[in-house]
Amino acid sequence: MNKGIIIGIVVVAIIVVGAAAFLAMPQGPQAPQARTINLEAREFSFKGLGFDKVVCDLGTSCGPTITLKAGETVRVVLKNIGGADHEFMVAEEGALKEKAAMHEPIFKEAMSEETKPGQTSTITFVAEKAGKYIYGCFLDVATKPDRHADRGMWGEFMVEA
Ligand SMILES: [Cu+2]
Repeated sequence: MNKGIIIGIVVVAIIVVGAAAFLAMPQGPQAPQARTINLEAREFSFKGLGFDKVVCDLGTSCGPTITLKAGETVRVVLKNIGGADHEFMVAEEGALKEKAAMHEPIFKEAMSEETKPGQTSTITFVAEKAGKYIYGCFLDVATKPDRHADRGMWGEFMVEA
């Protein structure tokens, strides 16, 4: 055998053994798991995390408080069990008062699509910054000029440092 072929075989053998060793290695730290929050939307409340009230006092929230750690990845699965379109969006605390300044989520991707009755939307985002926020449905389907949040369809969204 000439030298070239031997060197070629040795190189291939090293690559194969190296690849096998690499595949056999325990994988590094797993990507952080997203925390899943299941919510059901209806007129005009969010059900989930043990909260199940259909009607709440005027001016109070009608959804569970969601508490997270800053930097945590969260997956929200929103099922529309109502009869109108609904959404889930995380917004600034003042969003309820400032009716004009709407449809901008406070975190990237922290807004679902408009979800039709019977449908489910899933969004995944990172609660980037500690603070006190709210989530809610800011659609006004059938409630114009009120938004669904104005009828109670919101909750506190607390991001701890
Ligand atoms: Cu709604």
